[in-house]
Amino acid sequence: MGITKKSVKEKVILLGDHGADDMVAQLLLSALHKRGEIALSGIGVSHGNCSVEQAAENALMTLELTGLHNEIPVFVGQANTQESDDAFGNDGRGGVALPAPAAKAQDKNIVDWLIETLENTDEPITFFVTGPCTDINSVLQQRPDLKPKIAEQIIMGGAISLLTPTFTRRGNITPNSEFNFWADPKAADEVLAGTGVKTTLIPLDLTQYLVFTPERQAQIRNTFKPETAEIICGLLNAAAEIDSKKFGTTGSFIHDAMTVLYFMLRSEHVADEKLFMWNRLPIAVKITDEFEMRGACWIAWSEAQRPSVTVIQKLQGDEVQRERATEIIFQTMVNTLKQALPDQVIAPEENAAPAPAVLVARQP
Ligand SMILES: [Ca+2]
Repeated sequence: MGITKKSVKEKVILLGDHGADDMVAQLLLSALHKRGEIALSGIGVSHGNCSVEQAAENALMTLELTGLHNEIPVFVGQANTQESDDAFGNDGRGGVALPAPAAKAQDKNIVDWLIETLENTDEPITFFVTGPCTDINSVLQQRPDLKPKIAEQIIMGGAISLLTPTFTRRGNITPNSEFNFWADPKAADEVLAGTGVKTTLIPLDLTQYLVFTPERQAQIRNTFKPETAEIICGLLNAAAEIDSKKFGTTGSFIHDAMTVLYFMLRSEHVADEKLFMWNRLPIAVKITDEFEMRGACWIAWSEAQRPSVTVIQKLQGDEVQRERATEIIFQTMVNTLKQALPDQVIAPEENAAPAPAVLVARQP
């Protein structure tokens, strides 16, 4: 895998809205941090899936679960949303029970922290943005001179493609709009309109390939001790009811974790093809709400209007290859979760069922 070859730890910041699937993304980054492949320098939580206070609590709980609560600070973002999503309930995590965290969120203003961190870093920082773009946009607007200090921003947001025979809608909050972009469409639009930062967009088009099916739940229950399996299954399946109602799935989509899985697997191949298909597209976001279009993406078609960003729209290949790719992605997630929570893995002798088939991706 590409990142294992690097000798210098990549500095990373997670900016989520810390509902259930942000917590899974955090678990995956925690594993990479423990493996010494990245340095997770901090976590910022914005409005979105729940209140910022609740989101901070969820981030702190997740840190405590991984034993990193004395190592990684959590900062509370701006609470300027009009509404919160109800996909994961009031607590943002679908009622999943976790121990109360001992650590507290930092008092420092999130934008001041981000600016100071960028000012003081020698290594450019990679941002994972799994909530509304509010806080990263404030930094980019206030201090555009710091853009060279950002290695990449990998943003989960937006829904690009038109309706497909599989799904009769493209958005998850309105028929047209993905939640993160809908929650702060102006910030999303301004981030995508900015120049000079390597930007990778992970829209619903990609994340909706990965569904937490009953078979995958069974694998988690077979891999982790019961209490931890309950937490992981609860977080991964927190939106099952709503996704099933809106999209007819048998389980939740796994949205935010895909940013980290993409980062880990982007140089991997299935058969002769890379796992992910990307396009360079100039994307704009609708700010006003006529025809339920707030937060909807449209393609500006001209780089004169705005710069192109890398949009990861699909898994490569035909249906069989995409199925294999999805399995590689899911197995990578399971293995990485095991590294995030090593003492919660069932020892091999306790594990009654046979190990899942390992799919080996062709090296580039
Ligand atoms: Ca999120």
